[in-house]
Amino acid sequence: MHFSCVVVILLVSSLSNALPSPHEDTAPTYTLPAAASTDVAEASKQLDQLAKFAQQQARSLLKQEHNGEKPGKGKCTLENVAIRREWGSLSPKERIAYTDAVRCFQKKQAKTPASLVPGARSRYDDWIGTHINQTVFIHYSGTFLTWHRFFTWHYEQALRNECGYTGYQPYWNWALTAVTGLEESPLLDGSDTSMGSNGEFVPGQGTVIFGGPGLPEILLPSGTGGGCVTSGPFKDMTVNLGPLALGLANGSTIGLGDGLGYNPRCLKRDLTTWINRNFANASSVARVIIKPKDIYDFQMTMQGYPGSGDLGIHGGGHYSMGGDPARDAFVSPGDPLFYLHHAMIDRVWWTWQLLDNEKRTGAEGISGTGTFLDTPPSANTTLDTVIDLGFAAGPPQTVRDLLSTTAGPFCYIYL
Ligand SMILES: [Cu+2]
Repeated sequence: MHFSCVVVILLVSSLSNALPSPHEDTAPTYTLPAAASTDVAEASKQLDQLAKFAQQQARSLLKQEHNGEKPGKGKCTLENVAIRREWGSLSPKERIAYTDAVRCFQKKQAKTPASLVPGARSRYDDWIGTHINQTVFIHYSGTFLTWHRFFTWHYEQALRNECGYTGYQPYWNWALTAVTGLEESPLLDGSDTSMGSNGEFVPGQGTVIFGGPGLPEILLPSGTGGGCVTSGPFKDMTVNLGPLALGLANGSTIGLGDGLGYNPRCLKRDLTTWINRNFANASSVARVIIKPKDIYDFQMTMQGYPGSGDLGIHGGGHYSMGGDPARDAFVSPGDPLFYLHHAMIDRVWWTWQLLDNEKRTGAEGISGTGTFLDTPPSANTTLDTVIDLGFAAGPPQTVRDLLSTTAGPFCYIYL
């Protein structure tokens, strides 16, 4: 296969005398791929190049903002910027600190009034309730990316502020688990330093239907689990809310009204490496970062164009977890892996933004309306659209402030 390349030169010449390290001073010349390779090994090399490029761009932006050469709040600097890392690159101690904080959060008292989410029993449930109540406005809509960025960031902050966690939000790199297989990865091998195991194997499960309101159905094989998670830190976890639109292995969906009632049950998983490998491998990730030239195409490629038969990397990650609540678009934050998945979604967006940062963190970085595939029709999302996470966390912010991970209230980058 033949691939052409473009050479992108990072212009940091105006900065060169302000930079601390001679190594970082040199304006690097990057050869960035013009098309994502369909060869997975080649595509993972492309992802490495893109990751290095994004790192360099992000650090150079931080320097510019710090030196007052670029308007920014100037509060986020190279010294205080948080660095979010891949799960497997954390030390065992760091991983346990993270899962301990999540388990602590699941024991803290809910803030959501019972009149709004009667089934909420913990702070962790506040987040699920907020997601359930807003699901139809925050997927295939103009706020999909900013909403989930804000949600994941506040979750990270809550773990730090309410449960003494001192690290940052780790992410799940699907390109890695597509290679190792989910059950064999440090993320899901069921050890004490993982995010928990597969569910207990339930034989004879059928086909799972992926869909959603207004979406054509995609048939998926069931995975290698199906029952309650058997080992690791979330073995005894209780899921309190939902289901609302849970895809079952027999091809049907099940829901209990608005999904907001109290319905305690175990955390179920049905790890499906086939889905990970087909929809969220290195080639899929590289394609989402390299191909789209505008935010509309980026969002649609990431979530899958309806009718294309493609789950996108977003659905690919969600559905490869399988089980309950991961196969329920409304209740999905009920599996703690949700936040690592959405940190990776955010990282892919962050990388794509940094390829043309000014444009992609401004008005041209927004596309869509306030409803799922604009059904029913609603107003376009703009810089002034407000995102409110309800009782999970506050205060509300405008989309304007959520487009950059370093220039607004956020101060983080990805490694
Ligand atoms: Cu969501």
